[in-house]
Amino acid sequence: NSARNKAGVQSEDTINVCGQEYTKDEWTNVTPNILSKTSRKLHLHQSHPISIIRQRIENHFATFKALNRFEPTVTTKMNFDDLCIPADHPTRVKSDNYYINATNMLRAHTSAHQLQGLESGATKFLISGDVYRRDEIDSSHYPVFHQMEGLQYFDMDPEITAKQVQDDIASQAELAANTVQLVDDTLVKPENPIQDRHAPEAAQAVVAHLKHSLNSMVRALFKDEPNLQVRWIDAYFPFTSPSWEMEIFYQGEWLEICGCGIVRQDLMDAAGLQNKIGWAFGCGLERLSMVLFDIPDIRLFWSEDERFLSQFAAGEIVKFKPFSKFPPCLKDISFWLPEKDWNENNFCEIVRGVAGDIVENVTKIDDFTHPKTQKRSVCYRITYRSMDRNVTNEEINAIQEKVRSTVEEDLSVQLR
Ligand code: FA5
Ligand code: MG
Repeated sequence: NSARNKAGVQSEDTINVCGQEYTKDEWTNVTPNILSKTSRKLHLHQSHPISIIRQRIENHFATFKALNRFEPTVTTKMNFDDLCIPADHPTRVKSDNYYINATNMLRAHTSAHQLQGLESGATKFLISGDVYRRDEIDSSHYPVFHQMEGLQYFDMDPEITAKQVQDDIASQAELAANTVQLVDDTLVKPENPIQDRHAPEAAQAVVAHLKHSLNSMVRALFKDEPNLQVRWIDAYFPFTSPSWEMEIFYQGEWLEICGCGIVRQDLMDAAGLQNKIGWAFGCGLERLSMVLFDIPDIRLFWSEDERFLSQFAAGEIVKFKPFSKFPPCLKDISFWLPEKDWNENNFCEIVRGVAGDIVENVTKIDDFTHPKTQKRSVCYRITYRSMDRNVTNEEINAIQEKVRSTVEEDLSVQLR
């Protein structure tokens, strides 16, 4: 094997992640840049916006057990199989995930710990943590973000479930003033079905409790935003049915903030809870923080610049005051694609591996198929910009050269 540092992956036979050694194999695609994020633990830094939102949600669900210290290294069984995600499901592909090896990975969602939560004995719990996904590059996508998972279950019995749900809702303190407009209260539809093993009365009661719980969470978080609109839309997750996504209307667009639904009974069975029925949700903490703190770029959360960090204090939600941005440096790269095996995420990952957090955006600006040869050529514009200093053209040229040579070698493209 060549000693060259292929897109940042070390060339030894083992790799150390969060203090543990793993044997590398053909699935290994974690990079040093990504692994450096596993020690940051932004959700545990008291006065960091991600942590402030986590604490707000934990305070809102005050009777839930808070589990926020799971390491991001999980088995593929935890991330997928335990959640009824079939072996051939597209979310498992290497190009969307960070694999340590064939059987271990950086979690792609906090749902990877649902079973652990259920096995902890708590009937209601929250799980927060950093999650990792290979993705595109722009102001709202970063390969690491944070999620908050919630789960609560009840006894499964058509009469008892409804009664427990009512008592639980009644026992909660008066809701914050109803400033949130609920645009759509989705009913359960045949194409988003109740599970066969659930009595409709029981499932409906738990659905009502789920919607009540998330609506009141959003009301509590957005109590200072009088006109916030929220809607529920049908969704699909292999580990819940029925399922929904919750969206809020923000700056002229519907922004998805969480996925949720009634937990698949197979999962409850696996935890020895055959006679219980529960709901679960998973929220994006960056999405909520960007809206609540007015943070315009997802990379800012990772800033170690005092001009960013000093603006926030534990427990407080304040509007972020932008400090002057450093100028960007734009570079284009065009190449002919290989006949097969082209994947845009692999390209973005090389850019990230070479440039690190200096890359702000990667946008395809041209896509052309030659009429005679049918060969396809693409052009990407890469925006380089540092959050905390001026970049020089020289420095960026060197990075761009490295991007070009790595892309040429690793992706078998033909540079133009
Ligand atoms: C999930 O990850 C499911 N595990 C959620 C879930 C949990 C469903 C429990 C049912 C029961 P999804 O991939 O849609 O679903 O992500 C959930 C939330 O994470 C999204 O609504 C969004 O708020 C946030 N999110 C997803 N991708 C990104 C991203 N690239 N950057 C920032 N936030 C993201
Ligand atoms: Mg989603």
